[in-house]
Amino acid sequence: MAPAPPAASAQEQARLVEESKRLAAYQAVKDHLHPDYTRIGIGSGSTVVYVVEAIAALGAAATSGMLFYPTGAQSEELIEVAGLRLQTINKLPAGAQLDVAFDGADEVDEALNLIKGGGACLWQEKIVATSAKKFVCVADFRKLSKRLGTSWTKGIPIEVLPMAANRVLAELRSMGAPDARIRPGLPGKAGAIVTDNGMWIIDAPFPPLRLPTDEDGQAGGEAGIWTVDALADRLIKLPGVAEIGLFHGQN
Ligand code: ABF
Repeated sequence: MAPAPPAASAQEQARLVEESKRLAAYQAVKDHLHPDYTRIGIGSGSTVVYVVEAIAALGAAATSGMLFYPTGAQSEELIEVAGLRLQTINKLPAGAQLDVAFDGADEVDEALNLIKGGGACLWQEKIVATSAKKFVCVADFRKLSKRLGTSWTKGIPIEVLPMAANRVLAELRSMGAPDARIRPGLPGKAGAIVTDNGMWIIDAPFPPLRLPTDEDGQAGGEAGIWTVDALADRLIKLPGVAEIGLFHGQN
């Protein structure tokens, strides 16, 4: 057996990750942005920065007929700085859809279910994703896991009404996430993080989520073992929950 290659230095590792994000983004734009498209959703996070870079690199002539729909303040700024035309979901005509939406993820499982919301933009991200005919998740090699909750161990992000946060926390703890907690503000900012929608985020670490096809996939919550679908259905119904960072059934 060949000896294991020396571990990459932290700097080299960081460079590889950036390069992977960039390659994934350029490939996604090449494969999924048809020249005839007119309505494009743009997500949040550091990978999407490269998506916007790849779109802008197509040139003004190629993109002048396209409107870009953001998922929050970061995304809005990205679109504007790149010189692309900004539009809001509220302006979508009744019955119309985006042609495509590009966004990143925190973790992706074998069935293409996602954990999103590490950047606290999950609510608008879900609105934009579900407004699109095609959702393209742009993710590098670190994001793929057999089961959600394996590599992204910070917990499932859940956007909550601040006045109901403690009530939701108690529910989550009884459902198998004893370490669920309100996400603190950014460094230097006291209190909870406040989303673009004036809400708070709770991060709820559940044990890795099963798929219905797993042998134990019907467990549905006993001993804190949930399938993606069962947990998502339960979480979204908790009073005080605005949106959840589980994106499922959209592949
Ligand atoms: C958005 O940005 C979020 O849903 C997810 O939390 C995050 C991924 O960020 P990055 O591309 O920086 O890993 O897509």
